[in-house]
Amino acid sequence: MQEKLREIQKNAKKQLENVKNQEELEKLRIELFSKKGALTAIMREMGAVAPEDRPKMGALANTVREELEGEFAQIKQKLNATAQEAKIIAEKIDVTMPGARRPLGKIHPLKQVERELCDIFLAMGFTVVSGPEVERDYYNFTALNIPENHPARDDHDTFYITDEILLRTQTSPVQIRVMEQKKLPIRIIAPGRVYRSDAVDATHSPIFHQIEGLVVDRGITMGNLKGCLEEFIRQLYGEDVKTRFRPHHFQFTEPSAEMDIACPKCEGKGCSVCKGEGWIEILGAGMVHRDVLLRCDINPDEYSGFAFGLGLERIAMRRFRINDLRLFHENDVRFLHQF
Ligand code: 2U9
Repeated sequence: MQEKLREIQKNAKKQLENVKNQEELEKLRIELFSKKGALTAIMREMGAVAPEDRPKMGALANTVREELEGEFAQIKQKLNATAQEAKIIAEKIDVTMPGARRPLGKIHPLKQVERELCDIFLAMGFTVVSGPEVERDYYNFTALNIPENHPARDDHDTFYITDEILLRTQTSPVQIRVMEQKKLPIRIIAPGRVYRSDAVDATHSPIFHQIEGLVVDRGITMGNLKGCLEEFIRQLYGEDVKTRFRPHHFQFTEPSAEMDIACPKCEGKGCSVCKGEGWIEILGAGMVHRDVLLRCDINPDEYSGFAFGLGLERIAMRRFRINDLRLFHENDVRFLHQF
């Protein structure tokens, strides 16, 4: 038995020297110390040892066991340290490496222009309001002096959802809703998406954007309209830009006008930018029609107002020198990142 023990010890030591990793060490541990292991097996044979030899054999078995356990622990520690070191090397982070760049989004050019225009009016004391894009026929047309079967409806190729419900063709219904609340005075702008069933080309899109404005108070005149819009143009295009108002017709305003700026390229002489006109149309405006006020239960003899409307796309196209409207809607980041 003594020889057997020594044999086990010798073999185990040899094997231990060759252990390369924790898995091999664990395998060896099981071979030696588990219930079916060599050391356990030999302890079972103790019964066959003569009683007088048993204490000596027992002591020897224990010594062998303890020695081997000690060596196991040592090797385990060494392997652990090596594994830890390998892990540290494998997981080493070079903090000087350039980081992974997150793609950064940008504000869409149309939204940039919308914000810029809104900011100008906000500074003049206007409030920004919004309303539904799916509207009632009444708010989009009838309330604005465009009754059923009126030819003016043909100007707006309208997307109807039912006879009564449509996609708004202008943001004016927002102003009607605000007027109905009758919290006077009113000084609002309504930016937003509007819809007309136009065929798509470089200058037409079934979806486009407007900003409309409305001021209602006692004693509002065409002078207020001109002063406010001229200031707006000065903020947008600079102090020196020349403007003019031309008479026009809208159903919802009376009198009505369109406002032009002198062509910034030829300053009124006529060139390719203004198509020979010398002037560039910027917006439409007018004094709110008294019938529109009446329909919202606002007394036109006590209150008056002015309103205006402009298309965002045209302003953005000129600002960013874009000649095709479709680019705004294609969502190509190579295009969007330029602005
Ligand atoms: C109410 C009363 C009056 C809004 C107005 C215009 C003139 C106008 C066009 C400009 C280019 C629309 O995008 S466009 O095609 N709009 O010229 N809009 S006055 O007048 C209103 C609105 C609401 C209650």
